[in-house]
Amino acid sequence: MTDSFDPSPAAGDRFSFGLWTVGNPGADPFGPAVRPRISPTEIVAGLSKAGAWGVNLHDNDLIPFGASAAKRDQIVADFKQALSDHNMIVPMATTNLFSHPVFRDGAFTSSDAKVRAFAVRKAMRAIELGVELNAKTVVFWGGREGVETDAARDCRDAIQWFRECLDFLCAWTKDQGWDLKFALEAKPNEPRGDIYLATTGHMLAFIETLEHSEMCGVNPETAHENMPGLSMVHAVAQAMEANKLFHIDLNAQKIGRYDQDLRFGSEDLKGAFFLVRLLEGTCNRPAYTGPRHFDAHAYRTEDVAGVWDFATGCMRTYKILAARAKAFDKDSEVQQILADNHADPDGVGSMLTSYSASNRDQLEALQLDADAMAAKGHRYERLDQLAQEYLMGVRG
Ligand code: GCO
Ligand code: MN
Ligand code: MN
Repeated sequence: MTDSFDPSPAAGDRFSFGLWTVGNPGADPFGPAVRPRISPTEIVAGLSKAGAWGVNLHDNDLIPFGASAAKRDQIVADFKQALSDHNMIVPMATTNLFSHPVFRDGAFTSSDAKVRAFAVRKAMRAIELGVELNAKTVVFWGGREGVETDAARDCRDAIQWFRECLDFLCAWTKDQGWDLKFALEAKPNEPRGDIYLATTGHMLAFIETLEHSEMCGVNPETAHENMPGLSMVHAVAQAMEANKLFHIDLNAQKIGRYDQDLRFGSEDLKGAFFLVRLLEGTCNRPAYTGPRHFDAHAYRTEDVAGVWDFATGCMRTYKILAARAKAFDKDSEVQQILADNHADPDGVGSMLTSYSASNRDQLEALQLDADAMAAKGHRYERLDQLAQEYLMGVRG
């Protein structure tokens, strides 16, 4: 690593945090809050000082449920003032459709049509708030959209109701003349026993069935893909390949556990390295241009000072990994191993890009020696060791 490299975060890095992330006071199912709740305006000031660019929110992170119109307007005005004082923006807004007991059996997938109506109307108010704060993306995370027992409803009805609510909200947003993107976030379980549309892959398939699929994409989260042991890198790559990566929730997670929402890169550092490499496009592909959002929170052991250590750590790790990935991709030995594996001197790949009579005939005429091809080693042990050495800082 060169001496001039500085991993300090700056606005141009497009790092964002949610009010609910740095504002998390450390309560868990086994114990209460352990640190004071930092107010939204203090969070704006603290994030700006730490080098972040954006702050995201649920409607109720800012405006208490049931607040009067006057109270709401006052809170929003104070928040906007803090944003302008500290040169911060709100890139994304979302709706809390999980905390109030009315959503105990789902919001958009509740069997009770009145609860679904309440959820859609609450989302409309949250979208209005997002537009007022200039947000460009609206995230939907359906924390209560699931079941403990499949006796409760037919899963097909739940999917249909989910689609109807999103179609309604997309059409209403267009009707208002707003140019917004909706990003759908999957999670396999917690707080429900099973949550519908459990992974980013499920969401991508579902999105294609929506009336306004063009305005809908995904918001993959590291922890949510890792909980069931899936690859976040592959989920994000599939979303990017489909032009559907509209937002991202970066954090860390040990496989198979509850949703830990740990500091970015603090678990599975190699997974984080390949994820950042993918997002930054250093492997000669277009980079992701949206917000680099951290949906994580500080360990329960921390006081407020520890919260800022946590936030700074997320951003520094991302920048260090981006620099390491760039150096890895420039390494001539890495490039040689990749080139050897991708070599196609006879132009065989082009025969497979589409079906035609001529491609079929060329394919049939090819001399293909399976045993000779099978004898070749790929040198991925060496390639992965090179990645590890860049990651450990001993090369490049
Ligand atoms: C979780 C989710 C949430 C969402 C948030 C934004 O597991 O709690 O990740 O943090 O990302 O509600 O929609
Ligand atoms: Mn999330
Ligand atoms: Mn999570």
